[in-house]
Amino acid sequence: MENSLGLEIIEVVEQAAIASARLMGKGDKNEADRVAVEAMRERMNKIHMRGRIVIGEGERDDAPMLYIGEEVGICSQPNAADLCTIDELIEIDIAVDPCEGTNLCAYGQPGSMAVLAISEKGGLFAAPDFYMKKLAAPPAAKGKVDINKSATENLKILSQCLDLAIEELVVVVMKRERHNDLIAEIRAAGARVALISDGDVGAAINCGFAGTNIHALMGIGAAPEGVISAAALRCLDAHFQGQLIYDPAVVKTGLIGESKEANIERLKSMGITDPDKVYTAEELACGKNVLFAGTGITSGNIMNGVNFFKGGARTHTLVISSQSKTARFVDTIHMSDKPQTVSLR
Ligand code: VTB
Repeated sequence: MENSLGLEIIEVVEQAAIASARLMGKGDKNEADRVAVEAMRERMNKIHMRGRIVIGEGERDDAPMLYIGEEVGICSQPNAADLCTIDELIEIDIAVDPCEGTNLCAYGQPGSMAVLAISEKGGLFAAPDFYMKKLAAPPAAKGKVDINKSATENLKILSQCLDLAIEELVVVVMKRERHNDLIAEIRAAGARVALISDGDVGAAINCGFAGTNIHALMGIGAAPEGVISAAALRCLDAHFQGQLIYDPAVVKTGLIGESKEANIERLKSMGITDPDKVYTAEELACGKNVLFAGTGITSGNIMNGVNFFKGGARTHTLVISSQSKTARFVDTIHMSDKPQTVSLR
């Protein structure tokens, strides 16, 4: 999978990021998202693969492109047998978020990215459009911290695993009313809180790398993005757990369904009989091979955003593979026009 798709999927996220980045700071998050979706889909459909979107822009009725269930890639076409090799005809599942942190992009804030995860069919959890309580932590704390434990307990465990004083630990939390108690608890335990307005995928991935000065992500964000974070962290052998949140009263922002009871029914209809189950990274991204790719739209802790220059753009992409156990940072110069001067690039 990595060999056949590696380079191609880099271009998929690069193109989505470049499209969105052109609208960076324009204050229009819907447009920043729309152009990213369009660019991502267009590039995907040029790949010799047979992909199915399992996490995308929503249900078919309200998302015209990259909707859940959409088939993408040349080998999804009716005449695929004439165009593709046997290997290329093997079905793969794809989770996408063409502009993760649309607000960040729209307001020129750091941390928005174009991301996707790929695995073989059935290898990614088709999370409903609910919320998810998340806990991400570095590889050294994998399986030791636990979402069922209090933040205070987890900070003590993190402190031991990372050999850092609690005062040195930094936990990323999204600034939301629902997190007020969590934020107070982390601070009372002695650790520091890095508040973000949006974009918890980037924050989760930061936990997988040493030197980012981010030691955990805690709190409730969107469930589909939780699966993409889990895919990245599984490849990095870092810690990720997610628990679906179906009670609108817990979330406080945004509507998820009409009521807690109706949401539990909806989960049942999807085959989720234990709505409180805690999923590990390995359950959310259970495929034999998992591939993650993300390009910075605006700059983040481990990647720069898109830089435009006369005649082109420069992008930074992270590609993580469970197959080769590698995390590659790809720095690409996209040349659209002949340079006007020799020195620009
Ligand atoms: C967003 C978004 C995050 O969660 O905030 C969302 O910025 C859900 O939270 O990156 P709200 O509805 O409370 O804003 C994420 O999408 C990712 O999980």
